Formats: sequence, C-alpha cells, structure tokens
Amino acid sequence: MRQFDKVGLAALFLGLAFLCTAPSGAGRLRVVLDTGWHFKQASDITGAEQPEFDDSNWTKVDVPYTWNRVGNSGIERAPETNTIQGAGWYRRTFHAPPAPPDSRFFLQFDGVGTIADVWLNGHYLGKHEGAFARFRFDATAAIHPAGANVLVVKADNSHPQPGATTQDVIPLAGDFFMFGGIYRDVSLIVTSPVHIDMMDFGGPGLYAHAAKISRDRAVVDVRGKLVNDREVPETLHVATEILDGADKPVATAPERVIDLAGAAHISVETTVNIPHPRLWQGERDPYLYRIAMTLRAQDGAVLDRVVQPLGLRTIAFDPDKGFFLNGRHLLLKGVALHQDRPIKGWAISRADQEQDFDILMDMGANAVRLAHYQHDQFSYQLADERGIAVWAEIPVVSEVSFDGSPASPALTANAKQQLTELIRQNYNHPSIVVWSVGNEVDLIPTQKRGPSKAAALISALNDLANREDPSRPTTLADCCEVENVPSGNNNGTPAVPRDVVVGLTDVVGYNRYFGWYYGNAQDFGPFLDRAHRRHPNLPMAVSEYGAGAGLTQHTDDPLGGPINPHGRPHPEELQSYYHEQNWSELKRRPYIWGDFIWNMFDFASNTRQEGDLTDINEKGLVSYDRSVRKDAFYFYRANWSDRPTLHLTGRRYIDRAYSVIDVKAYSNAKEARLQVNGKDIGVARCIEGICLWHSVRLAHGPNFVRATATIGRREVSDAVSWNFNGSPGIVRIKAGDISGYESRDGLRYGSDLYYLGGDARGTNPPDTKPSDLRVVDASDPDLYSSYREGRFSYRIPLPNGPYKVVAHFVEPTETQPGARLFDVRANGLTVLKNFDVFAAAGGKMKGTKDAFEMTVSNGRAILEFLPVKGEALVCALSIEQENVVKDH
Ligand code: GCB
Repeated sequence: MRQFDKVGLAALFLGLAFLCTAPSGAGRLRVVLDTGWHFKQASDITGAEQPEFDDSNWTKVDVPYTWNRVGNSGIERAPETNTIQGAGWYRRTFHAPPAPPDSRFFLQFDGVGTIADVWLNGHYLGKHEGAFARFRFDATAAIHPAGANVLVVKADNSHPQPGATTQDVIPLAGDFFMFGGIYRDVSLIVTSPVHIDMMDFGGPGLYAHAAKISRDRAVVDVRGKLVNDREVPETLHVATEILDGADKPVATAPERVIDLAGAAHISVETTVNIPHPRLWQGERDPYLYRIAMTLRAQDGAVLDRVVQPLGLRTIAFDPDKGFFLNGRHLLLKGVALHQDRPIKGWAISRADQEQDFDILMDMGANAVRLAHYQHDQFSYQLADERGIAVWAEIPVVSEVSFDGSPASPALTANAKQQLTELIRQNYNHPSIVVWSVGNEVDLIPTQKRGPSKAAALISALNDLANREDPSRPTTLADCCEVENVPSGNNNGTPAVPRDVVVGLTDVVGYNRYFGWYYGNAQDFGPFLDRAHRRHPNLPMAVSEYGAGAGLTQHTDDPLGGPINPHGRPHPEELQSYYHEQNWSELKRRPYIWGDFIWNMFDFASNTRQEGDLTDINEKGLVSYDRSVRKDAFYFYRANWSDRPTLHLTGRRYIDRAYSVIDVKAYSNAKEARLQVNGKDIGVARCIEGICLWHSVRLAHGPNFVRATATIGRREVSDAVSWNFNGSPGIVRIKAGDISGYESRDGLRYGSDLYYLGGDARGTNPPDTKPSDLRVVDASDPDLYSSYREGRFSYRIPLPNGPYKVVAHFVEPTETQPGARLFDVRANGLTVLKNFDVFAAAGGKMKGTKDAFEMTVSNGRAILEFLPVKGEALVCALSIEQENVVKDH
C-alpha cells in the first residue's frame, strides 16, 4: 500500500474573513475592490494605464466580470455570444484605508484570465501568466496612502498559438472555453512591514502538516514564512495555536522569539501537539480545526496573524484495494466539475459554488475532480467543510507544444509556476487527496517521432509536486496508453511500450469513453483488468468517463442506431444507458481507487455543436444552468446515495412514438409499483438501481404514469405525463435510427424498436461532413438514410387483425443485381422471396418500397428478414391495421 500523508493536516485560507474585520494595527486589513470598474474590450489602448486617461465612456462593471459569453441552447449560436479572445481593460479608482505610515500594501487578484498586466497610478506592478491561481503584487511603492489611486488591469486571453502572448502559458489546448478578464475578486491587503509572507506564490505563508496521529495525540508540524520589509531588524514573538471547531484554543506551541534582520525572510518551524484529536473523516465527520500564527512586536502589538483551517487525516492508495481514509476503505464516487455557467462564464459566485456542491452531494458523490485547473479557493473550502475528496490539477491539457516537440523551457517554467501556486495556495486543504500534473498529454514514444512529447514535462512536474508536498501523491489523467501494439520492428512498425503511465506519477487515472467515442461499455472492465495486470503496483482510478445528452432528444432504444459523438443528436436515454453499463463495469473492480464522471454539469466549449446545444459539451448529468437533472443523475443517486430515490426516466420524452413501451425508473427501493392512468401495471424489482416494466401499453391521448415504492419506512412516488397521439393499430419504425423521423408526407416513424438481431447502419457514417453526404435517390431520401442489416426480425406488439405492411429499402453498397438476396417472412409466411433491392430499385443508393398484407393473431406481428446471399436489410417499416382511423 502506498501510504501518503501519514497525517494530513490542513488549513484553509479563512484568514480573509478575519482580515476584513481586523482593526488596523492588530494584523491585516483587507478591502475588497470588486465594485465600480470601467471596462473596455480592445487589444491596445494608448495611455489606458495612465491615471488621467479618460475612461468615462467605458462600460461600468463590477467584478467578477468576463466579456465572453459562450454556450446556449438550440442549434443556432445566440447573437449575444462573444468568443473574442484578446485583451480587455479594467480601470477603477479607490481610496486606501487609513493605515500606519510604514504599512505594506498588496493587491490581490483571485483569478484573471489569462495574462494580467497591472498598473497602479501609472506604475507598472507586473505581469501574471496563468488564468487560475491567485496572485499578488506589492503595491507599497506605487500607492497613494492618503489619496485617490487608479488601478488598471489589462487581461489578455488570446488564443494560444505560435507568436501569441499566451504561447508559453498553459493550457495550450483543451475542450473548454478560456474566459477572459477579472473573473474572481480583487482586493487590497494592508499589512505591517513585518508579516507572514504575502508573496509566496499567492499562498498563505503558513503551512501545516500532521506528522503523526494517534488516538491520544496528533503532532502537527507547522511552517510559517516570515518577512521583514523594513530595513531595520525586528524582534518578533511568534505564537502558534490550534483552535477547535468552536474556536476554543486546544493546543499551543511554545512561543518563539525571533530576531529578524532588516529586509529579510525566515522560515519558522514549530510543532503543536493536539490531545485526543478528532479526525477529518470525509462526509462522515468533516471536522476542521483551525491553526493560527500570530506575530507580535516586543510591546505586544499584533503585527500579523494568519488563520487557516486544519483537518487531520491519513490517506493511502492501494493498487489492489483502492483508497483509504484514516485506514478505512472509502470508494471515491467522483464527478468532474468545470467552473462556468451561462452568461456569467467563469465569473461565478460563492452561491453558485455552493449550489454545485449541493447538487453533487445530493447525487451521492463524495469526491470531485476540480478540472482542468485551479478553482476558486471557496470550492476547496467547501470540499473541506463538507468532507468531499478532491482531485486538484493544473492545466497541462492535451498539448505541450504546437509542433509536436517537447515543452519549451518557457512553457515548462509556466507549468511549474502554476503547479507551485496550486500547491502552496491549497496545501492546507484536507480535502485534497491528489495533485494532478497532466491531462491527456502525449506520453507515447515512437520510432518516428522519438521520445514522447510530454514525458519530460510530466516528470519535472511530478518531481516538483513531490518536493513541494511529499504528503500527497501525484497523478495524471491518461487518454492514450496503447495496449497490444506489436513491438517492432523489421517492417517499420513503431515499437510502442505498453506501460507509458508507469514511473511518471505516484498514482494514475484513466480517461476512457468506451461506448461513446469508441467500443462498447462492456469493454471497459476487461480493459481495466488488463491495465491492472500490466501495472500491478500502480494505484489506478478512472479519471473520466461520460456521454452527452440533449434534453430535447429522445429514443425508444439507445441501441437502435449509431450516433456521432461529435454531432447531433444525442438522445438523453443513450446517456442513461451508457452510465448504467459503465457503472456496472466499474463498481465490480475494487482495485479502482476512484471513479470520476465526466461531467457533473454541461460546460462551455466553443468547438462543440452537439446534442441540441451550441458551444456546449453536454456530457453533464445536470444542465448548464443547473435547472435540469438529467435521468442519468438519478441513476447515480439510486446507486450512490442513501436518500430515498424513485425517478421515472424518459420524463422529457413526452410525445411518444409508440403505444407499447418499456417503462423504467431509477430507485434505491427493492421494488416499485407502476400505474398507468390509474391502472395497476404491477411491481418490478429494482436491480442495481433499475426498475423495469416491460411492454406497458399507453392509451391514445395523455397518459398519467405513476411509480410508487417504500424505502425504509418512507413512501415515495414519482409521476410523469406522456402523450401518445397515434393509434395502437399503426406502427412505423425507422430501422437503424436512434431518433426516428417524420417523413415528407407527415408520417411519424419512431426510433428503431422491437427488433432482434442485425446491426444498425447508415448510408453515411454518422460523422460524415455535410459536403460528403451520399443522398439516396428517392422522393424522401432521409427515410432511407438508415437501415438494419443482417439476419434479424421484428416482433411488434399490435392488436389482432389484418394489416398492410410497407417496407422501404435501399441498396447502400452492392453495385450489381444478384449480389444481395433475402426473404421476408410475415408471421411465418414468405411475403418476399429472393428479394433483390438493387434490381427492384434499379441501382445502388436508390429507394424502393414493397407492400404486403399480413394478419396479426397473437397480438404480435413477426417480420423476419432472412439472408439468402449477403445480408438482409430494411430501412423503414410501416404497419397499418386495415380500416383503422388514421390520425398520424
Ligand atoms: C477528455 C478531456 C476533457 C473533455 C472530454 C470530452 O478526455 O480530458 O477535457 O471534455 O474528454 O468530453 O471529450
């Protein structure tokens, strides 16, 4: 077992709350500078950094504020969309608070995308490169302590490309939009000239780690970085104490008296023993202490004080048994989060972050991957307070250069800076269990290209993370480790090692999308087993898996037809099916230390035109605006949470194509009962969270569907309303199609259903470019765009009686008559013999149809498609009872 952080000790930067209220002379003072900014989006504005510059015609904004607006519902891009990546200027005037004459003034930015240049009163304070970390500038020399100050920030989120300002700033790529601007708080912090280091990569300057925890006591090692910004030496009294959850001091270190030279830095290390410690136990008991370091002058005056929360816990990762918190196994049921919302972009509030945590916890998640970069401090604080384990990461995403070469020295330096910021600023959060140093970078060496592009950078970052924080393991999220590639090589085949993730980081995560981008969900488990066998000593997580879902797109059978993962449509029911299948693979593998769903929420990505949305990656289990929890959310709630859950699926699929359907609910009940229009349909057992009622009949018109169950002693119910506007005596099926189709003559064909065998195919692969589409020669070409092929049958529930069947065909591949021949049988009688689509249609890619009669006697029409030569196929079926009232 890899034991990390024998005792993890943490403190959260709660100091700010304290600072706001701290009187001058008794520590620090923080003034929030969020209001009253003037903003203009423009690349270069001559003189804008000068105090006298006239910004009266700029837009008045409060920060957090981004000019970008990305992602909307509907398949057209909304006119308000703003994806401009370049510079945006922010200016405001403020008055410094009254402070003693030798005070130090620091400007603190909690997040500016992507590069910030800052001027105060026309003096250039500096540049910060990196969109996600907090940074500070010492503004003492530039500030007017008694007068007006003009603060100017140029934020630049230029798209990274060779020659761009951002060319050496991570991330170079990524499936998320990089919003620009001051999107988190800005503040002025006033300290005494002797302070706990304000310039330590944005970190608190106070770092704590419990070296030992036993039932009787925890031994906490504390390091404070102290700075004397005066030229003269200062004698300091340094007090370190630990406060319990009720703010009562429970332990103190012996006071240290330190002579700090003028203009000097010093690191003070001390130990505090906490008697009978109470552990941070994740959700069970996320108990937090606080650690406080106070600097006093000889006369007793408080010079500075920093307070940080502190959680005591151990973490360990076992390659065979998974994750352990305080020696107890804990399955990390995780979700990944981005930090954006509609309209606000990255400029989100604390309430937004709280809502996100409320939602993920309601689902039963106990772990979160704060992807793909450092999030707001408040999110890590929430994770501490609520007992949610965190995967924290820096944005080394996909690319480390533009031309396939290894990372440049400048990019490496920037990645190191961002990693140092991430770790120092978040070191004290007990919730963080891993530092991730890369996502989906190219780790595969090839003979052609030489050594892997990213391995050197990843190794360097790994070493840095281990030095900065030996108490937590490093990880990476791998996309691309290849297995079973022939080792080379006398025929030019590149030799690809199969263990590229080994030896780079302490533990690893796999991003894999079996059943979405490739393969089947059922391949996932065997893939993981093979990886586990290849890397028996490497603790493994699943760092991403997920599927898209359009809330207005539906299917009666998620396997009815292929989809384009990069396109439209993405029926909601397919996402549910994907997660059912994937989770069933993952839950059976105890060696996995954590599973992280991609993603908890839809998020902005302006390369995506998918599902029914624009510029949004819709793999979220919850909509971008957080208002809709998709069905798959409740699948996890039923499986992950103890909260009573009963949820009928397909609730947004209101206007139904078929009158006989399977009804499904997600529940953590043992069984549930279903009623349709007041009629009892019966009880279904709920297996692995899924309760299923087969062949439920809907009436013409509105149907009120209600499920009930008892969970514990609680009665729970859920209800949906579905319309079936067709007739029970008419079934129209678009074979091989996941969505269904309304024909040019206004007839509704449902998604492929009631079939047994065969494969769903299209006349064009789902990802064909519009310009390359092959169009079927027919009066309604799209009716022929998909087909079921092979040896297959349809068993269609229908009232008894005589029927007329129309079957539509196309020959998509064969180029001559006689190449494909098949029979069609209707309830045992051959209705088409040696049918040759090519011959009947008069060529390839031409639509043709055939009609025949059949009689349904046992409540079922059975149509069999039996190959004689090649495979049988059919594009669409229309089965209509003779003399039925036609209303669709
Ligand atoms: C990945 C990436 C993530 C993408 C995701 C997707 O593997 O790490 O950034 O958003 O796939 O949806 O394709």
